Amino acid sequence: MPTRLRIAIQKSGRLYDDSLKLLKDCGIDFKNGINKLKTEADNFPMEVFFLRDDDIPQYVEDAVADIGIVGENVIYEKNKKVIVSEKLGFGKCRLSIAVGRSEQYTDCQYLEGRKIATTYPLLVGKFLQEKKIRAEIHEISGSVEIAPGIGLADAIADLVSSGSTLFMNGLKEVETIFHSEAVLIRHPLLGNEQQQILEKLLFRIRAVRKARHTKYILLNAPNENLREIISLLPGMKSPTVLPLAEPGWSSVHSVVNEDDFWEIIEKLKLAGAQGILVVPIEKMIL
Ligand code: PRT
Ligand code: ZN
Repeated sequence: MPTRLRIAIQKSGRLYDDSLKLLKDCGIDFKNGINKLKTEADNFPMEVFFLRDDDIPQYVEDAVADIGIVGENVIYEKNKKVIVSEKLGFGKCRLSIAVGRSEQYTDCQYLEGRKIATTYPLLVGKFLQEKKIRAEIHEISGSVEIAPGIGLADAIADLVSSGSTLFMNGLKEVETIFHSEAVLIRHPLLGNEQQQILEKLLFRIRAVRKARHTKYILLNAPNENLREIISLLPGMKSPTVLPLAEPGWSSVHSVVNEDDFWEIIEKLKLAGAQGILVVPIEKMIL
């Protein structure tokens, strides 16, 4: 049987859609029927396991799966022997401490001698130790945000993304313990063939992620301002410049980073650029 790279991804939940989309954008096709536990890719040497996110680090540590996609919060809380290969840019959140909105909170000394409810006892314990605060960690398995309201704890430590859960439960965020996003983890020792397949996968992931942050831009530029316009658009090597049928004008093609996009567009317009078209890029290989 040919060697396959076994990847574990979340079966359902917040990381499921983005994990699937990433693999599909990497050109890896597979059927993922409801309630399926594993499947094989049609066009890439890969087997996909669908698991609860909490179990993924253990499966990778035990080499039942070679690699996995999981939130950093889970890896560091579970403290498993796995290697983080690549950040994936989705599933972003933060582990924060929150207290009742009307509490007077000035600094983390507030927590001294208090009770903190969390599903992340290890990470919270480390935080308290660093800050030299003695507080009681009360581990619960879910619905952490209701703990202060029912008198179970004075504070909570939980994942936050928009902040609306805290708000709806009358809480305010007072400390951020750490920032998390989805990452690709791997077993520390992979066979040669698995290693090669992983390299191929990482190459594709980087190309997909780079493309997501970059746009292809086409515009018409008056030749007298061409130098200035080109300096705004460094491109991958340098922009492509082609003469237009209309004398005195050129067509300029390049790529721009999404983060600088609006600022560059404004400068281009000021430099006389016209007919600016911006299109998404599917893959980007440097
Ligand atoms: O069933 P399974 O065990 O696989 O899933 P799960 O229910 O344990 O996890 P799931 O699907 O909720 O989250 C999977 C991963 O998504 C987490 O481990 C994080 O890495 C990441 N992630 C990103 C989040 C959030 N954002 C998030 N907001 N995980 C949980 N939340 C919860 C949080 O616990 C709180 O209840 O959402 C609520 C807060 O959200 P806001 O937007 O109101 O602030
Ligand atoms: Zn979970």
